[in-house]
Amino acid sequence: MFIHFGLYTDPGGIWNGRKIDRSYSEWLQASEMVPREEYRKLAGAFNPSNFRADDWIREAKNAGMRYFLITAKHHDGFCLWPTRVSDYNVMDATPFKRDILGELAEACRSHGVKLGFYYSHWMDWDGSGGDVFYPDDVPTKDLSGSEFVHPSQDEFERYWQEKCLPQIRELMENYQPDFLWFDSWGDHTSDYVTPKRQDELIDLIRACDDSCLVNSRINFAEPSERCDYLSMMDNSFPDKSFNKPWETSGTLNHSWAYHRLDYDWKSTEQLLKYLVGNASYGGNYQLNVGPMPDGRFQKAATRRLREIGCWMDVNGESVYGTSASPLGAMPWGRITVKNDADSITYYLHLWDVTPDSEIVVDGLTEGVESAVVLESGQPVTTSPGDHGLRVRVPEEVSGLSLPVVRVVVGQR
Ligand code: FHN
Repeated sequence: MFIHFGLYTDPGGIWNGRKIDRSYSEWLQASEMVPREEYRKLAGAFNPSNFRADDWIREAKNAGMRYFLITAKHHDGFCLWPTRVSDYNVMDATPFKRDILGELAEACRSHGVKLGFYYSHWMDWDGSGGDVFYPDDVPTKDLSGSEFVHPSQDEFERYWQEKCLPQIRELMENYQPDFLWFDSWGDHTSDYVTPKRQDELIDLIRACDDSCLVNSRINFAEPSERCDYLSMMDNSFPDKSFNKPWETSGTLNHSWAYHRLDYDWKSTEQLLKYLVGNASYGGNYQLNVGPMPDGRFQKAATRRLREIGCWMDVNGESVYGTSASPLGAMPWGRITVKNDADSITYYLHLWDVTPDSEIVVDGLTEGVESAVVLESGQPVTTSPGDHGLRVRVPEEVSGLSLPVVRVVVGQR
């Protein structure tokens, strides 16, 4: 589970009575070019009185999720923990005055869920020297002298040494995260997040805890070889495998943070297909929720999480601990694989099949030991075909949502 939660949550995609549609709701400050001092006033309204760390982590765990990531600091520079580096934080600047990260770290530990922090290391819009952004339709010449101007290298270096690195150290020492998730895209990151700075950041993390993982969006275009895993671009689902562990972060609707007028909810079926599609190429799926200003999840989010959880409860073995299928994508669905000493298990995810018809698992030629519908244990008839295994899809799967057939074959 990925969470976007911060000062942008309260406006929820509406500014001066107008819907923010130039960008995501968490981009309010940049997309509406809200002057810094005015944006900072949002801290006075940040009071998620129904926030309960345990509720979030239980919801994540019930959905089958095994790692949890939250925006410790997003691009606006506001921090969800009582950092000593800046008073622009939940304890010093808001009426809420609770260490949100500390409470979540404790809940993750008690539920056995891995903990990660999103930290916007490249962008920081609070005036401390991080990079800024302005909408494409604003001419650069109109910006001279304003706060929406890219920092000089000296300014960025000061930000890097005096805010970014010290805050990463704090996060590491205070909460012992299992992973850190840095954010960047496009070609411009390299102007600021140079190879030297990537090394500095990774050295610091490794010195605090050499088992803490670092993602590749530390510099999306030119990631250090020392990154542990690859993060795809937002909602980007590749049709290939990679030589490192990888994941896609995706949204439930459009914005990452709460947006009151974002009705673009993906169906549970679509979300499960993204999950399984990535698994069939060896990847993970990190699904985002944007909690409401009072700290609870929207009903539309909760329903989808619980439906995913039900499906995972029944079919989880076809996802957890599986690897990419050497057979690739099929016209009728996707395949995940588990290799054991004397057998291989193929999980056939039936996305687009007609019950009581036949599908072919192209390229599967080994002798079948067993084939059953995962949910019910119903035996499935198979026979060798010219190009691969022929599988009779039982009539009874018509009532199941995204059924899975488990086929075990002997090792040759
Ligand atoms: O600008 C951010 C965006 O707000 C969000 O945090 C996503 C998550 O992957 N990353 C950036 C855009 O790619």
